[in-house]
Amino acid sequence: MTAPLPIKTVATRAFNDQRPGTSGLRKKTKVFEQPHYLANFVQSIFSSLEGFEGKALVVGGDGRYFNREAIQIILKMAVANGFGEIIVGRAGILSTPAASAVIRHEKAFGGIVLSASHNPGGPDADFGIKYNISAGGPAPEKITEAIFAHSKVIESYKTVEAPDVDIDHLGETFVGATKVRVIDPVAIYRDLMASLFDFSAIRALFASGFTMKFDAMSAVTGPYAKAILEGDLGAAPGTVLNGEPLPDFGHHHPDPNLVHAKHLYDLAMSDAAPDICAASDGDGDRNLVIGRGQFVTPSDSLAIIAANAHLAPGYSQGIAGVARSMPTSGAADRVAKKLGVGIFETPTGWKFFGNLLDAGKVTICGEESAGAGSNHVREKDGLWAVLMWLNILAVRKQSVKEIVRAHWAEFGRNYYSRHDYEEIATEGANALVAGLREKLASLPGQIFGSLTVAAADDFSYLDPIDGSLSQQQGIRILFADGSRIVYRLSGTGTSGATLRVYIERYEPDPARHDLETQAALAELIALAGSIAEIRKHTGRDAPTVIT
Ligand code: VG1
Ligand code: CO
Repeated sequence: MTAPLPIKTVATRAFNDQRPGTSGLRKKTKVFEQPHYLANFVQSIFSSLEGFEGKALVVGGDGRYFNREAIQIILKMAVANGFGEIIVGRAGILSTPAASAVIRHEKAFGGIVLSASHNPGGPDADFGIKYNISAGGPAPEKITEAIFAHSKVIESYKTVEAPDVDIDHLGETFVGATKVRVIDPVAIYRDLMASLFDFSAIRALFASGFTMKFDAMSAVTGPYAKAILEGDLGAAPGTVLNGEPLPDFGHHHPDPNLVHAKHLYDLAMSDAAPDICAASDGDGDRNLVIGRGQFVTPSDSLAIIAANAHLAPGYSQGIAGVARSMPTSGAADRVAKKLGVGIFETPTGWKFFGNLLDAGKVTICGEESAGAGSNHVREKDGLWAVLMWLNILAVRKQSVKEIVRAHWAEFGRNYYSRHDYEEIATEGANALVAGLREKLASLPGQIFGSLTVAAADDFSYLDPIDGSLSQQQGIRILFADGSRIVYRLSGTGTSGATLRVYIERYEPDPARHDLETQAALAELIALAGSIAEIRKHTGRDAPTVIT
């Protein structure tokens, strides 16, 4: 230990736009690069917390442009604010699920995760930051609102004068009296995965000739996927594509959806298809799973994982319950019902699952936006979902397609799609939502073609554990036959507004499980447009992204 460094108080002025969204604060990189912008937010985090003096803080990010600079700023501020130890992933890299695992494993006070997730990276793209609590999950709204309140009145922040810390070599150094420990970003996570899944069964699967392509999208998951899939599990070299994390993700959009990972979809549908194709996003918390000739919607993936989790050693005792975000399809509900376990419907964003997981009410959680996870960490976890699928395939000795088809035959199929209208004018988006709110009371009972509205509301969630209420979490139109249209505005975008329209229809009859999704939903899609007057309010004839 070296002597404490003098604390330097830097005068600043408040910014008025630092309210965290669905998952932390996300802005254009140039906004974060403004003098004091990042420091203000970091000080607002520390000023909202109590009792961390002498305790450990985990810091890491997805490696995007500005990650390294941001980490140096945060390290010095954490020292000045009185943390006893700072644990950093080598080169400043930790995937979001790995950061959560490290916070829990090291019993840290909390962590700062630098990521704008599936948003592109680079000097002209996006950057982001969020705070995770000691359980390992994103801070609940009570804390994010306190951070925002501080950010509006901040006048100064604390830092120390010190040379940049070497974050590229494993080991310990001191900055003043604070220990900085640089750790292998992969090791703790890899051990955790080995404790949950039957690695020898998956190894045998690969040894038997099973083939896979995993696209890390030049983002953070590459080193994790290479170590686990090609290293521990014996998948062929070259299984992991785009495995080197790049600060601009190779100029790509690191969102593993049917638009930005279309090449993977095309591969999976081709004659050269491997047994499974998978991908994850910028920070490694999302997943995409496509079997040979069989796309798996994230909502179906959640349901299938819930129904089969007991096949993996870490879940062999069965699951306590399932939670899904409100827009996620009801497929998981049917599984929970059959298993006789609880099912919870929460607002969009992983922060709402934390209390349910901590209380032991649920084991598996998921979102329609390609997110699934369990009580092993408090974030969604892309590679975990892929390993869960591999474990299920290894035990059931069936193809992805056979498993999906058998699931639909048993539970029925929830046809599901999300239509995004990206970067629309904020005024139009707000007018659309206001227009829908006005219609809510008059919608029930109305008949549109073959559809009758059973109920319509603006979703609100009363957290059963801490009693907190979150309102206006998405407009729902529920039909008598169980179909649904949901509208909400994105809370992760960085320019204009993004309207998300979620469309779902349940089909129990296996003879009708082979329809093309958009065709199966055509009547609802048209109705979603007319009820909300999408064209009028957005000026768009069609969505930007269909998943
Ligand atoms: C989106 C998704 C949401 C997810 C969030 C963070 O939020 O819809 O399900 O939790 O991104 O994911 P929004 O507000 O834009 O709809 V990640 O992988 O960006 O951390
Ligand atoms: Co992400």
